[in-house]
Amino acid sequence: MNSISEDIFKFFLPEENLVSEEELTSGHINDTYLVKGSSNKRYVFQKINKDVFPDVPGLIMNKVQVSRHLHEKLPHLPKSERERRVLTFVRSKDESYYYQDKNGNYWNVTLFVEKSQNFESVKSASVAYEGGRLFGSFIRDTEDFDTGKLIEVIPKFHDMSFRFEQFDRALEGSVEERKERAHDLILKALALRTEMQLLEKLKNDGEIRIRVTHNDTKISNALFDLEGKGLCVIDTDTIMPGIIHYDFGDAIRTICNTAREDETNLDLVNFNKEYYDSYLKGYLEALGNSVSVLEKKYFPLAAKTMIFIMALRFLTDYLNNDVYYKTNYPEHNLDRSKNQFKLIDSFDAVMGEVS
Ligand code: GN1
Ligand code: MG
Repeated sequence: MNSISEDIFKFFLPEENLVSEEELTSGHINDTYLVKGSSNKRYVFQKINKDVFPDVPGLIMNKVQVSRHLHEKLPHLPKSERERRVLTFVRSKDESYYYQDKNGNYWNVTLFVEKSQNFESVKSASVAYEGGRLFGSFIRDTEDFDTGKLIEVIPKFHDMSFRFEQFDRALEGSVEERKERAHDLILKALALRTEMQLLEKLKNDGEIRIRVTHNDTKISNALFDLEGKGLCVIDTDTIMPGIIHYDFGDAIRTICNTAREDETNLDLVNFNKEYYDSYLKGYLEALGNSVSVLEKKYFPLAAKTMIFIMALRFLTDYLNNDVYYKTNYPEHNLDRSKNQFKLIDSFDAVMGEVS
């Protein structure tokens, strides 16, 4: 049975017919499909999880506006080339960029970027460097975008105090068996409680500037061309006002992990300092004057903090019986959390004290 109904397809692409669809399964939240139309063009259809995102029309406005802004930064390139470098949203029949189906689900569509590749984990310093250039360019090119035009897609998304509140509640409500299995991780999380809230404090004290951030800069959200050059930032659902440290840290979390985020053999999970340096080099080159000395000072702490926030969120979801992230087996969230905590141990060993 098709997931993309005729109604949805024609709402975005009235001139075309649906030829084929294939689910892309790497995301943890939304449902995503690669769809081919009769013109032979390919599109990405996305059904947004409305339990996770309270204001989907607002979310879509955020990402459409930022895409438009980024397109305007590349006037020297032909349209076909710009569409490879910046996500391009397909306007719907009513010009709103989204479709609401009869079950209340929201859909949006982007052009698929042909001749591109992405990585779940990094195997060469040049990918780390190119990733740094790409995400650095995103921050630089959105620097002049007014954050007042963006909604907060998920309020307090990267606020550690909020994530600890959720963790505390999960701990109270958890079944004994899961609590026992997670015992060591729970202690590790509690031990880092103060240090991991430092960045949030600096943000709340107004020390660090608020800017447009992507907020989900894992390396699989960067497209590269077939030569391995950074091409296009994707999965822009969580664009909202934030601090640069969220994006720097989340990229490092995935680029410097020598294994995938759910690898269960923890001996394979280590922090790669060479990739950290390569990413930082590319990032700073792309950023130029768009980053301050103070922002840079907290990059190492940002890396540790963003590894930690995912460790904590996976652990919280495990204690909540897996209500948030998609999982493939009962211990999946626990394994993801173990992986991230192992990465923190390795980070500490390689990078030393960061606060
Ligand atoms: C989720 O669905 P996906 O894979 O794009 C999550 C991110 C996490 C990521 C971990 C809205 O992103 O915050 O970093 O999983 N997105 C949301 O892989 O919670
Ligand atoms: Mg995402």
